[in-house]
Amino acid sequence: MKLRKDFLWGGATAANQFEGGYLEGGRGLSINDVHKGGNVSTPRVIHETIHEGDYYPSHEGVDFYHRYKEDIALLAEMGFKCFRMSIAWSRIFPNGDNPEPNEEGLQFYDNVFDELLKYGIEPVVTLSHYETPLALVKNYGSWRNRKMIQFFQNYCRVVFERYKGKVKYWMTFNEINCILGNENPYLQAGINFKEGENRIDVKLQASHYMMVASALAVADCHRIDPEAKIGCMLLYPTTYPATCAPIDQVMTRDAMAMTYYFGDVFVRGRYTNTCTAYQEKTGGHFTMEPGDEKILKEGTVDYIAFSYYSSKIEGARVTEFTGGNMMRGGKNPYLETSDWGWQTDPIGLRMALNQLYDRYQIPLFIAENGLGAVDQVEADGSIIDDYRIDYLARHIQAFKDAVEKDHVDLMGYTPWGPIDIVSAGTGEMKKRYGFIYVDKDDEGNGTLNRSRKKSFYWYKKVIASNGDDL
Ligand code: BGP
Repeated sequence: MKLRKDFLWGGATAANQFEGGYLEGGRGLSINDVHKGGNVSTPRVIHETIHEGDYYPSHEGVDFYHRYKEDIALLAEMGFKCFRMSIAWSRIFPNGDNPEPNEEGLQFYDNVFDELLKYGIEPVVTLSHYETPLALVKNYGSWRNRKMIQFFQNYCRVVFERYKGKVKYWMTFNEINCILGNENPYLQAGINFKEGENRIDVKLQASHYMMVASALAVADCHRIDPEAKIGCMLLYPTTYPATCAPIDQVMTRDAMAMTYYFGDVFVRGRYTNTCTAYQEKTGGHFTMEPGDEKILKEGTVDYIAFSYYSSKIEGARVTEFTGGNMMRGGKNPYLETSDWGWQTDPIGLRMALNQLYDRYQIPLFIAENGLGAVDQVEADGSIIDDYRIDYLARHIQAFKDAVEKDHVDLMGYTPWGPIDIVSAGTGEMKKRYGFIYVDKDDEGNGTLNRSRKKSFYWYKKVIASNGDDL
């Protein structure tokens, strides 16, 4: 089996890391506007007041808000078939609970989608990528509160109605499973823990509300635009047993449960034995309302999107740990490590595709992948990013193997940050993923000018050959 003829080659971004214009067009603040980045697993320092003159990475992003035409022209030049981006919820509902949406915000995304469609690029839109409106955190406690389901549903209905016919591919919550995997689910759920709080109860309750909200979004999307496809979005942490000791197999299975916890509900429409076992093992409790089971059952997803950057190991004797996007794990002695401590493992991507497809048998979408690296600008302005080409080529080969040899059904591939953007994990600019360089440093200095890296021309060739020419 070959890659689909209509395979969705593209790239992926998120509004809070990319868009900027944080106070323009009637936009309200989101959770990412009030901190300065930092380790994802520790509580974020939330600034009640934004100090003028201080640098907040998310405020400007890389200014897609004003440069979208130039940026989209560059993506089109590479031959993009799709472009994954998120809608900033607080651009549409500045406080999250406003009675009416903000027309200027809606118009901005109309302009962006029209520009993409002009070049035949399909928008792939994440409804919530680490950008819960801040007012919902302050006034309602964010996803601790069941009222969030209603606010999210209103927002989704508005954008489904508005962009019907323009947006064919949707995703609900970015990397939702990190709620259980991360110490502190600030980015995913807008929650910083309070002293003495029962953390697992809060996590399970927030997860439940978000899964109900996601299922309602799926059902609404199908009703409003039967042509559209809507998926969930998981971080997929391929996990190997550290040794062949049987206990390591059990630990590996247990570690994966926090991902399948969500996958099972999204695809099968119910809490499965894996979910119940996870709840029991963690001693967590949450409440469900009558009707929730029906909502989950009627809102199952069309496809599974997932991010994959690296793998990890589990085992009773693991003592050395490695970084990773949002979830850390045991270090694998057989793998190389990036400058940020993430381990490179293309075979882990093939495993991810096989494991997900074996378990769920619905189409898959690689929504994120890539190497965060420091780029060197040469005297003549060129950027020779062979390390990035090497990383991506090996991962593309791995997913081609999954399709061609293992017969996995894969819809598309959108590597992370095709244009350099702000890091979600650290707030840095120097950690770059792009084919397109952005002149900006960690303190926010720079012209924001865009330039093509070596990988730009390479990826263009990859897309033109539908993955044959790596
Ligand atoms: C994922 C997030 C993205 C993103 C990416 C890379 O977990 O969905 O928002 O930024 O990881 O991580 P970082 O920016 O920390 O390098």
